[in-house]
Amino acid sequence: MFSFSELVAATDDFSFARRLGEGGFGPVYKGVLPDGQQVAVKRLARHSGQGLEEFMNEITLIAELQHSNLVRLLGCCIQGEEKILIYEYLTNTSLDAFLFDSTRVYLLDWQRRINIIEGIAQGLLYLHKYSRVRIIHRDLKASNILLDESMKPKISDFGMARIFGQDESRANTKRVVGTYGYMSPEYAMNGIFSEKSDVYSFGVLLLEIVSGRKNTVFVSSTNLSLIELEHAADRPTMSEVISMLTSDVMFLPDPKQPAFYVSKSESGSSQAEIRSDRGSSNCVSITVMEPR
Ligand code: ACK
Repeated sequence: MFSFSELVAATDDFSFARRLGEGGFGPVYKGVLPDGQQVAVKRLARHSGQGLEEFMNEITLIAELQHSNLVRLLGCCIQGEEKILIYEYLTNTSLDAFLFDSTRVYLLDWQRRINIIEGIAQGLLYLHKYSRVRIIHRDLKASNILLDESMKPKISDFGMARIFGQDESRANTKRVVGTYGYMSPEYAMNGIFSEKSDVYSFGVLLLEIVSGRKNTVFVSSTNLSLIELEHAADRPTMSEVISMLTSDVMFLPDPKQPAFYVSKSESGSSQAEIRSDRGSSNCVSITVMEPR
């Protein structure tokens, strides 16, 4: 536990100059402890939406986790209304800041990109399979991947993470949280989440790392958004992903018909094609009203 005054001293009274950026639940500051150690200090905004429950969730979850591809939590501070998390400081900040920056993107050569993809996959496999409790992260995205001085990736931000029992394969929630574009269709539309929702987000991240483009503008010339072509059952597990990434020879199954897509005609009506059994397909016309 840190006291509030220790953190005031470490961050120059949470000065603007020390601000690293804005996270999902509040600003993050760079701090320096009396022994010289650099830390990242996440001060939760009072109206952040991350209540005491999510805060305690994040603390208890990460405090137990130990993997070199996960950001390390050093401590926390709860004082009055203040809720603050203290992490190891990662010099190169987030993947987002490299991937989508026209100058810094040149520092990401192919080998670095492969190392980053593999590191994220290993961190996620640990969460899904090898940590003491099974964890679904639920908010995997480029801004939640931090990079250390050697560009090694570390997954951060466990505020939305959920623990799964060993015999639980999926859960349903009425409160869909996460980031659009990275959320699997079955989660965004029906609130169903599982390990496969993380695999979906990992897939989006992988496309972003390889292409250097944000998926929110990821619409191909054929009018198909790549992220609409996925189906939970067709997604691999993280063990399979690691094996695909690390073997030189790999049997890849033939691609299947897309599971679901929505294409838009110029008149504004959408053709939704839903293939339930890969053989037959049903076409439905939906007219979407759009503002001028
Ligand atoms: O992309 P960034 O520069 O890297 O901006 C975000 C911002 O704070 C809000 O999340 C940065 N950040 C978060 N945690 C850390 C950390 N442990 N070390 C360094 N930077 C961090 C992140």
